[in-house]
Amino acid sequence: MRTQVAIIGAGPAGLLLAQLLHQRGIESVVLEARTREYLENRVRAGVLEHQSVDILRAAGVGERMMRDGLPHEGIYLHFNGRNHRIDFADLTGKSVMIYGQQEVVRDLIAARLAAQQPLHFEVEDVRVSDFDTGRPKVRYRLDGQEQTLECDFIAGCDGFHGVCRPSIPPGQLTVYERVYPFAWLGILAEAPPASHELIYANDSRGFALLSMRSPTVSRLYLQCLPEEDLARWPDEHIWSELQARLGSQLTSGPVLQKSVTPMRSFVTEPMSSGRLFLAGDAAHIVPPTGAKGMNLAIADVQILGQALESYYRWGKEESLQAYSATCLQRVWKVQRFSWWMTALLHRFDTDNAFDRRRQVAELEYLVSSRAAAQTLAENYVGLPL
Ligand code: RFL
Ligand code: PHB
Repeated sequence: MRTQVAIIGAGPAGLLLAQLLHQRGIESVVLEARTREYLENRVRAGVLEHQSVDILRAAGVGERMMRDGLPHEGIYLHFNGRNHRIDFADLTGKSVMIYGQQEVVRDLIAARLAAQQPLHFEVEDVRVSDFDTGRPKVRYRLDGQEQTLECDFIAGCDGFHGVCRPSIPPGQLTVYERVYPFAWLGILAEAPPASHELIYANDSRGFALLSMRSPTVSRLYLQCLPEEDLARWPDEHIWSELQARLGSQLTSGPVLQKSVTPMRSFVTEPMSSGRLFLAGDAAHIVPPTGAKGMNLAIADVQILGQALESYYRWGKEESLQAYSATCLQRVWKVQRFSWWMTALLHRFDTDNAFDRRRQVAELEYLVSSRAAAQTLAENYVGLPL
């Protein structure tokens, strides 16, 4: 079997790349380890930057997002018992869109299947090789049958725990990493959100976030220990803790999903090796405080899609050669923002009373200076590609 681009992983990165390539007449095969049901129900990110919205619309998968997504023109920062609004529309002229990652994935899977293009679920034992030659190969098992796919390029869109990054020979990659001493306990609940806009809370008990998926479904998070045992958190305890930290009268409701997410910052350099290109979480991870993970994945594949188009249409390799450097410029700015939002809003056990006062002073500055609020706003709505 042969294709032009073998795409490993059907998360937002892999599926969107497949769609961008299909629009440009470039063939690809998408190989995914999980089932379609699993991907379509995996609750993760919820915030799309304005240009992620534009990219998804231009890719022809924006219809449901424009109908069911919730445009947001600001967020609240909650500290010292009060909510302070950061007005994105006023500060940047832009807004973000609340639309669940699993909905983005659903729309992209539907588009792929409607186009009758190859997308294989439950693929086992994927191995990538020969990407240092002109003839890269992907071996895998599908329905018990061993398969070999030859291709021009491999797109490693297989997330943080995928096989593509570890297949690059040791010594070629440099890893930059920070692991945080806390995690997020997240719930999805059948309950109307207590605020029309997101609330990011810095509380002496720890960070909390109120988000949503629809006018009837809330998504809420609270800072917890990395090794937190969910058994210690019955639903009533989660609601009362959220209420205390967010300082809002929450309407509780049935908890549909509950999970603990560890927090890390991680960057691999370069994001490519020969004819293998890493995109999305396969190349970098951000802590979720800045709502950037899915947006970075979308930006990477937009750049990769354009570079592959320039190769196939005009035989130009420059953009592919520049892929890693082009992405990393943006990745590092987004890493900085995600780290800064995390440091601003969480409780660090190593902090002393001075650090706590400094954190509150920074929050006070942010909500009292237009220049400071603007730096938050322009990063949150998204830096230009
Ligand atoms: P994904 O979504 O992890 O997809 C990778 C896919 O590859 C498959 N795979 C393999 N397939 C074949 N063979 C193998 N050997 C394979 N190994 C893995 C996996 O099954 C999977 O389907 O990576 P991608 O596409 O790079 O997308 C990245 C995003 O998923 C991630 O960055 C975001 O979810 C992060 N994130 C957020 N990002 C935002 O932009 N805004 C947010 O508001 C936001 N909130 C969040 C988040 C992530 C969270 N968690 C749970 C990590 C909130 C949370 C709680
Ligand atoms: C979410 O809605 O899941 C969400 C929103 C904002 C974040 C992280 C996650 O910073």
